[in-house]
Amino acid sequence: MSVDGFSTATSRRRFPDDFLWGVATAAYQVEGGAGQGGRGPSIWDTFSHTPGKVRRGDTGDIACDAYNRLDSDLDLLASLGVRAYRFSIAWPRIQPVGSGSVNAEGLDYYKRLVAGLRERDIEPLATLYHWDLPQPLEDAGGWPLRETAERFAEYAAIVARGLGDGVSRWITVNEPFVVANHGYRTGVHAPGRADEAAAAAATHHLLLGHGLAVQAMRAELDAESQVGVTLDLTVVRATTDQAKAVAEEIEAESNNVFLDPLLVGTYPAGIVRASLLPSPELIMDRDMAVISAPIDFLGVNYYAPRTVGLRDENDELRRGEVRISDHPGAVTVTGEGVASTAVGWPIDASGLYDLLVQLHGRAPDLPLYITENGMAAEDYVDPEGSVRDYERISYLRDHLAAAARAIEIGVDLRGYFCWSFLDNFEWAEGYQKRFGLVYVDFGTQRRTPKASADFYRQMIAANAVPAVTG
Ligand code: IFM
Repeated sequence: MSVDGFSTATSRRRFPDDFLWGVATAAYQVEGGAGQGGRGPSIWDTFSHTPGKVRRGDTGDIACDAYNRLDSDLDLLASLGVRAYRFSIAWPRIQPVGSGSVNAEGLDYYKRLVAGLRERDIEPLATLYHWDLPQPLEDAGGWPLRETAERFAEYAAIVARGLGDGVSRWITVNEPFVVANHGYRTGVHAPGRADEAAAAAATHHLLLGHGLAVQAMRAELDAESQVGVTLDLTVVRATTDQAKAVAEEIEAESNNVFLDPLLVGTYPAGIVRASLLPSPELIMDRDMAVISAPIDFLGVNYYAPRTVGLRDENDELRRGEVRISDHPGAVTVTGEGVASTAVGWPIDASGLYDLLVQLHGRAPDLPLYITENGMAAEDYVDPEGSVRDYERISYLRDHLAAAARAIEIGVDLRGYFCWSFLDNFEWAEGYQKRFGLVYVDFGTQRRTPKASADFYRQMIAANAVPAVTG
């Protein structure tokens, strides 16, 4: 087999026979159809329509128009050879105002999606919350409010009841760190609030929402159905021995603030800045037990490691070399000679291996899925009509080799979902940053599978990581 100069003769790095190969998307990033089918407004509609919030004023109103292209996109998906598709359900399609009555047309759209996947022998993996909170719930207080977690559990029960026949793997919340941090602490994402206390409260209520949703879904689903949660996890490295403590603190702030409650039912007090943790009066008696109730798997989104050094008073003057991080004691450093993606994230697959091994050490019995991994690139269609995204091929090959190495030493990794199926709405970056295996011309909605799509298809068929010789 070969893909444009890449010899893909398989090496010995094979994956288990039942390894779940998939691709991922999220509702607001691909669906479009914002005003169709009885869908209500979400915080991302409001945010993206607010001038200055999203690059070039892009919105998800149309996105990839996936809402109106269900059958052709399903065929395209099947042509990639994937065994699974991770998509998210837009809460405001199911409950246009975030509570109360169900919009049958919205539910029907996902029923057709799930049936279409099953017809093509593709397993659906549904995420309940990938950031599109119904606007009326934000108006009432959003995730900093406990009631939002309760509403989320009601929505989870509705969806489980409606789609439980076709979907057997579920993810409650995608990347609660990003929701709390970007949405409520820094405000670079919807709903755009910059309020540390609100972010800490959102952290708790996102976790509680997850736990309540697990309970509600288990009551509706059969015993074989699996429910998990997806975290964006990173490995934080230190530039020097002196910076190790701050690196550990930063890693704990993004990873352990979520992992600890889920795995052991406590917040990581001591190592994490107190302002990032929910104040004790928000935590009710049974909350931590609800949050730490067993899950069937953990979804891991991994893109890049982070390297941090100690901040010194000259850093403000050296902003070209270092990025001032939001931690008062640290700067983020891009190592010399380290390649990075179009969004500036360093490319280093060893971080994925380290992370998987670390997670397995913490929770050896918890199956893991890589629910997102991929890279943004400056892709374009060349005069011959091809998108030769060789950097992405290398990225995928190296990260999958790292995943395979982790499996070889005993990590219980069950599947890998490339982010993303299609180029799509990259939140505050709009449509400039392309993550897809399939190129989307947003003017015409024409889809062009990139070289990486061929590569991925061949890798799935071989069930192994190819050795690159060319
Ligand atoms: O596009 C996002 C996705 O929605 C969540 N995880 C990271 C991706 C790339 O930034």
